[in-house]
Amino acid sequence: MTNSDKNDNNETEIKKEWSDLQIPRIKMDSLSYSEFFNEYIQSNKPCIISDVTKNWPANSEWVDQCKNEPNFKNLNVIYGDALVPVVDCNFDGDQNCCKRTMLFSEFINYWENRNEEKGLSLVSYLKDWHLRKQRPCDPFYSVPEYFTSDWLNEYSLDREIDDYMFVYMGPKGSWTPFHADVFKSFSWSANVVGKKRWLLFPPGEEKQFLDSFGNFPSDIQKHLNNNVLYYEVIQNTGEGIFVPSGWYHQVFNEEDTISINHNWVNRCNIEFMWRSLIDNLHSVEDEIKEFNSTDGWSEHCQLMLQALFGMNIDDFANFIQHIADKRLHSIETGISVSFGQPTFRKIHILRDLKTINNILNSIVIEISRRNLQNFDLKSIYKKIENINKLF
Ligand SMILES: O=C(O)CCC(=O)C(=O)O
Ligand SMILES: [Fe+2]
Repeated sequence: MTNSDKNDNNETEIKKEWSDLQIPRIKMDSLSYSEFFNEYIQSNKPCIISDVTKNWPANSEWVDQCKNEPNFKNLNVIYGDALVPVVDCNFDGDQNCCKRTMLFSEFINYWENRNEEKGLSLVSYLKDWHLRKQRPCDPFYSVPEYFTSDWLNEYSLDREIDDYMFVYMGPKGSWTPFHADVFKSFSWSANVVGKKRWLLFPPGEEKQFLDSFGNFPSDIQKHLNNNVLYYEVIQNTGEGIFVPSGWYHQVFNEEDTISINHNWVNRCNIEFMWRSLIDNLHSVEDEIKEFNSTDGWSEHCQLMLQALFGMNIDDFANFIQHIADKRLHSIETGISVSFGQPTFRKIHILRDLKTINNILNSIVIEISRRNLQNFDLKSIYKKIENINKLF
């Protein structure tokens, strides 16, 4: 059997596994936390969940409940003076290239006028707004329990660095190009108002869309055919969607829509994140391999990795060690760890630590292999030893 036969067989098996999948619609609280954890988070499978926005203050403050549409006036009163990031959906390419900052009142003015004069062809989309960070005292939503095992935002909040918690506001017709999420993270998204249409592709399906430069098309709709396995699902007001790690997706606002979106990582996908970081590092190393005998080459690769991936080995090691320290401390003192509600049980924390230990061991291997300086390997070894003592 040739390697390519093996790959074909693998791909056929992956296809078979996914082709039986239906994207389930479940009711919030109809599954226990551990059932949800096992069936979706651990299995890396998508689902739609109803009623996730129940009791969010945003429902009454941001939505005209009679018309079931955004309450533009009230939004303007509350946030008019905020600065917000906006992209242009007419731009055929990476929308992030044309992101600009404007006053929220300007955006609302555009949105309301667009709805009144239906002819306005410009489609602007307010994306990746760190509203929670901008207004920490405004409790406009709370994280649904199913999504609370979130190391990425736990770390970002503890360290007061940029988090991965966003508000999206888009007129009907706005959309997000084909992509997989940062760091191969999970995402969840909940519609405060409006309707989104999602195209979701199981891991591996995206490969057939790569062009000869290694780029993906922004709009995948033109490239779909009978050989492509994908799911199309509608997310209505009040519903949340769980987007698994490494699943490419494209998203369309079918009506004026406001959503809350988080990217998140925990013990179920931390390995994907770490693998993805190392894959990116290999690409960087390969790209400048002709200079690898130059002084500081490995450190330079780390700088490039930072720019390309958003984190280098040092950043990642700090992140994991912080998560490890908190959990070790929790086991020692009995003081629990939480991100939102509820707090995690001891068994959850111990399982986190088991995964963390595997990752710490891999980090040591990658640092040693490259002889990277400025790493406190002793402190990593100490953590590994302390975690080993628990098992
Ligand atoms: O809602 C959108 O436009 C994009 C959301 C998304 O890509 C995500 O939540 O991962
Ligand atoms: Fe996404």
